[in-house]
Amino acid sequence: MFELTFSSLLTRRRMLRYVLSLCLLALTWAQDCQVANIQVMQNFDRTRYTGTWYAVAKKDPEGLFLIDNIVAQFIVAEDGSMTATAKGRVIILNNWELCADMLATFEETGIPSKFRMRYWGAAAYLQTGNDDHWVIDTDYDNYAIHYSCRQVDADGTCLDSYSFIFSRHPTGLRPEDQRIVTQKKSELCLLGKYRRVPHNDFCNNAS
Ligand code: RTL
Repeated sequence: MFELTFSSLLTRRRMLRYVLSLCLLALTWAQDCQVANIQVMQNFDRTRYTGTWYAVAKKDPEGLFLIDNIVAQFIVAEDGSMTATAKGRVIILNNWELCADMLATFEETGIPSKFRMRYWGAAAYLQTGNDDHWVIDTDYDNYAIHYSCRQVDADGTCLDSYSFIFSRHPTGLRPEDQRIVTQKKSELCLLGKYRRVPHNDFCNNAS
């Protein structure tokens, strides 16, 4: 009797270990961290994406970046082209704190959710750039996940990336969207690398 229970316990443990290894394998396979394998938003509809998005979390790239109070506004013109404006607190020249007014145009790549974003500041002393702008996932009404890899390493993983979690609500993400966002952060191999983006009216007051 004792022997039977013991051996079935052993079989069960072995089974559990087998299932766990399979799960781990599936996870590693799903997250090979190759930039080329990143899943992006399917059938992206830029018209539904228009309007205001509040950054609630971000993963910074190397170097100077928007700090907080980041709000973006996406616009689609009659000819279908997409542009955006963004504001955010920055510190330039080591200790000059200001609200950066940024502008961007989006060039199509053939994949609806993958753009090249050319951006510049309203003032000439602000940063200019030309980055990937990928929409990883969005439900258009509540959350959006954006990703940009500035430099791909020789092994195909990303060496310098930035990412924004956007919300339609200035108060943050709804609890039901948090699970999706965490899953996507993990697929981007950026879980644990994001910081919250505070909003305290810095860019709403004249500065
Ligand atoms: C995001 C939304 C779409 C419009 C633009 C965006 C990115 C702006 C960046 C600004 C960096 C500014 C700096 C200024 C200091 O000189 C993706 C938010 C334009 C990256 C570092």
